[in-house]
Amino acid sequence: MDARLRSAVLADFPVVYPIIDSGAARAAGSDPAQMAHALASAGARIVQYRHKGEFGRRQFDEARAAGEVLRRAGVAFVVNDRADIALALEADGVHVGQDDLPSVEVRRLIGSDILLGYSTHNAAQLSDDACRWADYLAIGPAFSTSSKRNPDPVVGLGGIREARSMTAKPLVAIGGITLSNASEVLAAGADSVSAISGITPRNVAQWMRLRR
Ligand code: TZP
Ligand code: MG
Repeated sequence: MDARLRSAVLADFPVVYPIIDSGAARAAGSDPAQMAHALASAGARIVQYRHKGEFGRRQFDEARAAGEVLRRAGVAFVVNDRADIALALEADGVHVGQDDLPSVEVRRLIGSDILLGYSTHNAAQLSDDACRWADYLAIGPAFSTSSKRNPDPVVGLGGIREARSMTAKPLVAIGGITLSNASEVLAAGADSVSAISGITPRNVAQWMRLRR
């Protein structure tokens, strides 16, 4: 973990926030370290590793391998869901949602030098006290998505505009975002667009040309 990376990310939040999902990477015939390499080479400044399901030694090892690629490239490495794994891997950040450890407990575990992202899905969650512990907030699903099991209702561009009006923290939109709709998501007030399926090693260079 490098506290300077947290500061650099927060001073100028990356416009594009790719997520490497272990299952999606495998389905694409790739693996997280290979994806991390492609994303870092294209200029990504922050990347999240996400694994749903049992988190055993295999997942730990693949997360570590991806993290090492990112660290060497100076890319902020964020672990989804798991503060314990983030700490064990000396990651730069952890991203939790409504069903994970409470954000206050995560902040207590990780201290003040590690990035904390927190997912929200509606105005009530955005106005909850749990947001105060986060460095950045995510809002979504922006559009319909098949990458998440039991997704919350789609918030649409209206939901992103509303979220923008409710927080001054960096705002990351997620869910169903593609190269075709990313610009309108940014125009609606998101600081950053995040995606699992929409960002691929083949198209990441185009994503990196997006501007707020
Ligand atoms: N949170 C809200 S939607 C989503 C998450 C993690 C999945 C986003 O996946 P995709 O493939 O970019 O729609
Ligand atoms: Mg989660």
